[in-house]
Amino acid sequence: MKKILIASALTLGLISTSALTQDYDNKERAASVGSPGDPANVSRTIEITMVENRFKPSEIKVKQGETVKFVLQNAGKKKHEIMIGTPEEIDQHGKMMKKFPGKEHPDEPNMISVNPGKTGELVWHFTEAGVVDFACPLPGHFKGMNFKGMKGIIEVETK
Ligand SMILES: [Cu+2]
Repeated sequence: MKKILIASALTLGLISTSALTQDYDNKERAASVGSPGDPANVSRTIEITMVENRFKPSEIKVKQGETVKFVLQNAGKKKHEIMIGTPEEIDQHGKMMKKFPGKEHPDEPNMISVNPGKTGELVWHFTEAGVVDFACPLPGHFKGMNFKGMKGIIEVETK
């Protein structure tokens, strides 16, 4: 009896994990991740807390056309970053960071670094409906384009 219970618990665990991944994979990506936002046009501020190695929240909903100011609070003990981009862009940048760990990356409008105890801001304009990805590209923080590690999604809803 005990064995059966353990076996079914394991099965349930596996089912829920793969269901989550599948649901995430099936969500349609936005035709464009958007563009840098004008701080003068911010329609909403969303606060995100960074810890090791997670964003809270990791699922965010916005509306198409919105300019959002993300306020990133690093409540962890390590430096963290946020990068908005396509899964391919994030993956590529992550690989580059791994290859050149000490390299300070150029001032890109789609990413910021936040030191422990500090707060950073990133303003982004969401132009297309669909899922837009974000992650912390630092080595070891983000583990592929699923919900493991420092990764999240922004669901941009049609106007
Ligand atoms: Cu991080």
